[in-house]
Amino acid sequence: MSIEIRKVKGVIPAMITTFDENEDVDLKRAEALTEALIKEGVDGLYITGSTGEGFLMTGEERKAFAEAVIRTAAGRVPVIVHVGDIGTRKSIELAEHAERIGADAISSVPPFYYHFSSDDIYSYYRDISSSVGIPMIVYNISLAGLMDSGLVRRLATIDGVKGLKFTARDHDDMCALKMELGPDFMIYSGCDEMATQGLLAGADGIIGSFYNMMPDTFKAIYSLASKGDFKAAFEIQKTATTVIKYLVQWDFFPIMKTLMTEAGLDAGYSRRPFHMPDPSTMDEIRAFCRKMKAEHPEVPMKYLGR
Ligand code: MN9
Repeated sequence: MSIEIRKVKGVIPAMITTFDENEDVDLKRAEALTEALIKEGVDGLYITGSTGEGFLMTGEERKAFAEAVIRTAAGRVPVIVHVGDIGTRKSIELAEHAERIGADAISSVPPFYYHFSSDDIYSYYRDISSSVGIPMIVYNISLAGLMDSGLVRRLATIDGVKGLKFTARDHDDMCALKMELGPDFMIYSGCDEMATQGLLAGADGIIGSFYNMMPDTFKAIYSLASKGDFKAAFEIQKTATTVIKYLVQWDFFPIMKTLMTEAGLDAGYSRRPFHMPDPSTMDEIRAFCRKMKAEHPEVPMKYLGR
C-alpha cells in the first residue's frame, strides 16, 4: 500500500550519502545518521539526490544505500528515493528497486547533459512513473534551466506524478502552481535560503541540503510557519540564510559533513571531485560557525560544528 502523498510534508533533508575516508559507501554510518535525523524530528528523508552525490554513485551503490536507509527508517518517516539519471532505463531500474524495498515515493531530476527536448523529458517522466505504483515527485531545478513552467504543468498531468520539488527563487510561480494544482499536488520548496518564503508561497514541505546539518533550525521555522507566524519564522531564516550563503562559497557537502561530525553526528566524507577547503580556510569556517552560534543563542543550530 503506498502512502498518501499528503502525509509527505514538513522538513525533509536531501540526505547526504555517508562515504568513508576511502570514498566507499559506508552503510553503518548511513544507519546511524538515519536514526539520528529521525530522532531530531525530521518529517521524511529524500535520498541519493544531488546532495546525496547520487550522480557520483553506481546504480548498485545507490540501491544499497536506499536499502540501508529504508530498513532503518522502518516506516517511521516516509523515504523518497531519487532515481534520476541520464537515461530512462537506468532510472526505471532504480525506481522498480525503490518500490520493491518499500520506498514511499520516487523523485527525479530531468535527464541531463544532452539538451533533451520537452517531449523527451515528458516521456522520461511518463515511462518511469508508469513502471511503478508509488508516486513520482518531479524535481525542477529551475536554476539549471532544463524545464520551463509550461513543461512542469504538462508533467503534472501524468498519472503517477503527485508532486514537485521546486528549487527556484521565483516564488510567484511556485505560488501560482500550488493554487492551480490544489491540495493534492504537493509542492516542496527546494531553496534552503528561502525556505520560509517557500512555505509562505504555499509549499507543503521543504526538501534541501542544509536540513542534514540544521534540522533543529528548520524544524523551528516550519513549526512557526505552520502556525502562521511567518514573522518569527523569518527571523530564524535570516540567521540560517547567512550561514547557508557563507558556506555555499565552497564545496559545502564535505564541509557540512565535517561540521556535523565535529558536533557529534558522524556524517563521513564526500566523493571527489568534491573536496575540503584548505585547513586554514576550514578553521575560518569553524570560527564563523562558532560566532553565529554565540551571536544567535535563540536560534537552534546544534550541529553547526563544535
Ligand atoms: O534543492 C538543493 N539544491 C540543489 C536542493 O542541490 C541545486 C538546495 O538544498 C541547495 O543546496 C541549498 C543551497 O543553495 O539551497
